[in-house]
Amino acid sequence: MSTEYGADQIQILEGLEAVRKRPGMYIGSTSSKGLHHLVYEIVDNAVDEALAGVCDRIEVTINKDNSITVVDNGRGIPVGINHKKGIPAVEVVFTILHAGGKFGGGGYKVSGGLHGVGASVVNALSEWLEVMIYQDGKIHKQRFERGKVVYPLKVIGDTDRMGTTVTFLPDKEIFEETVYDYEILKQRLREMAFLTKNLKIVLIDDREEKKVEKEFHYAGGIKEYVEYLNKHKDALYPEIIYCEGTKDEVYVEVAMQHNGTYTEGCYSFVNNITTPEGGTHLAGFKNALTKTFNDYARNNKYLKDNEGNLSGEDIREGLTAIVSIKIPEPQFEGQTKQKLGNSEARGAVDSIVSEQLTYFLEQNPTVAKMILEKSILAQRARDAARKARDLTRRKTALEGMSLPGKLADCSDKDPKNCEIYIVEGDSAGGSAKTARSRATQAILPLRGKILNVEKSRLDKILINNEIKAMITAFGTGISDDFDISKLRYHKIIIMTDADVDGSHISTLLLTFFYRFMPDLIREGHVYMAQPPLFKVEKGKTVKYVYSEVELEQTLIEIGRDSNNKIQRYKGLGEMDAEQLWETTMDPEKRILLRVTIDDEESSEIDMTFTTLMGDKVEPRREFIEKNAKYVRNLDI
Ligand code: 1YM
Repeated sequence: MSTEYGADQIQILEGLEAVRKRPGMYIGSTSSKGLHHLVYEIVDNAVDEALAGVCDRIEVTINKDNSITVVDNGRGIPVGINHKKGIPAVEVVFTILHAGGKFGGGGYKVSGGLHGVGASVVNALSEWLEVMIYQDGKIHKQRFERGKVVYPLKVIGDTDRMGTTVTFLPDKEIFEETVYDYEILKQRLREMAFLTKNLKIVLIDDREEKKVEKEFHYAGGIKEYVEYLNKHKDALYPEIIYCEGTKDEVYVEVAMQHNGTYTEGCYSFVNNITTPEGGTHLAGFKNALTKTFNDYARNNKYLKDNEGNLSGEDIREGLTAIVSIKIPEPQFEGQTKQKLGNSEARGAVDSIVSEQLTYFLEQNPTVAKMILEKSILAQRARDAARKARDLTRRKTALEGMSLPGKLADCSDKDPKNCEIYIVEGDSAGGSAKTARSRATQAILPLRGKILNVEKSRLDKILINNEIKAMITAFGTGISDDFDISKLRYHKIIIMTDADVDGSHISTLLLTFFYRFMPDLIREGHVYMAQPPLFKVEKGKTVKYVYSEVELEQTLIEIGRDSNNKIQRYKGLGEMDAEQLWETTMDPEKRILLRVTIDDEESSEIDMTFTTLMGDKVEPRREFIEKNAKYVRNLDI
């Protein structure tokens, strides 16, 4: 090895040391999320090959030791010497920060997202990483440990295939969690496959006794994505509306279809990366949609001259849409860099969608009619809802803050100190009122089940008493009026029985919050109380137990004895006030689960709520059977 090579190495190692010192800066976090991010970084490089049209199969395997293998059939990472660095290009890719995927010009690159920093970061954060390149008849191999070269690139055999294989083991010194979740990888890889027409992605879980293998391959691309998202909903018409074209170097693809629900599901992507905060491409799409439908409605007498325009929201009621663009140099903005800023994207999407949608509506008047009739109903409901809201606003202005009668409010007026328990049923509500700490804990009992917001429009929702009570108690308003600075309690705690009815009520409440006050969840104000499942008594010692597993452990600890008393709690009502306080409400002792949203997976969350709360029974049964074992862990 030459001395120059060694000199190069020093600088390189410093680069990757920085990644190991502050991993969060490069992959967001060292939790499970960061762990999965490593896989996406490697897969993104393979998907870039697919976007370049030189790769059509990617295989991802979770190995028995929780290492990951990614295989593609692209050209193989270049093995020739990179003259600037004097080492093979592949070594540059894996050892120099910010080099991954940014080499060679032309084409669209998946990289460029929140943490699109590539292969070198994965290498730095792996206990070991091996890359094999199949190119021009030879197999090349190199191994790294914690980012450091173990041996230089070498030829280890002959081959007749092409492509790249990367295997890595995430470093236990870095990650809090090192076990891969099959479901999380499955969702992301499925999304990748939908967004990249004709790319086949295979996911294998080799940890299971019986190897699990799943293949994602969608010849229809995002058209099939929309079909998939609407699978458990009733489509308003059979067609998927599809627009495609290129303008100013921006390749635009849009697929959409309305369904019978009242919620909008528009998801946008840039170079296959999700943009949960939207940006110029989504703005261009929404503008085109609103303008085109209003023009069509006027020209075809759906709107009279003296009637106002349909709003964008009216037209998007029940719309599922995918807006996917490919752009050579994406600029991301906003706090989390998840919002597209390129202005040329707005114009490109707007003009392609306007032109092709106008044509589609002319050609498909029955579809146009169904959408416009739904939009006009949405407009009327929105007017009615606004009137109802104006009325309540005027009322509160006149009468001062009139809090719901059932609410037992707390005396402290600083929202930071205050929490509100939403409690199922009057009897549990009664115990909670007795048990609570009056200064900081408010209790709002709910009578029976709340309205299923998944099946109602806003005007109906706003006249429901249980929902009205929550809105007034929280103080924030809902939907467009929502203002988190007015929130009266910084903790909103859902407290329901640990049975089927209880989880149904929790789900109804979470659906309501998610659809109408999502920032409550996003900002971490929503919690689930965890009442105990059992009370175990041995002589004078009493222990509350929160799961079946814990019960087993407790019984082993205290010794199995026929004098032990085990009481199973079926509902909150079975506990007296003191027990309820001790087990579930005392801030010193209770367990609360904070409910969180991962915006990057919002299409999946939407599917989950539709599955649980929508009209179709069969998918709900399937979902519940599949997820029954997770019901105690209600994070969404
Ligand atoms: C399992 C992971 O990384 N595949 C992969 C990566 C590259 C290429 C092909 C590639 C890219 C280019 C030219 C180009 C990368 N090459 C580079 C760099 N799979 C995986 N497959 N030839 C091959 O972009 O022009 C970075 S990634 F920088 F070396 F060109």
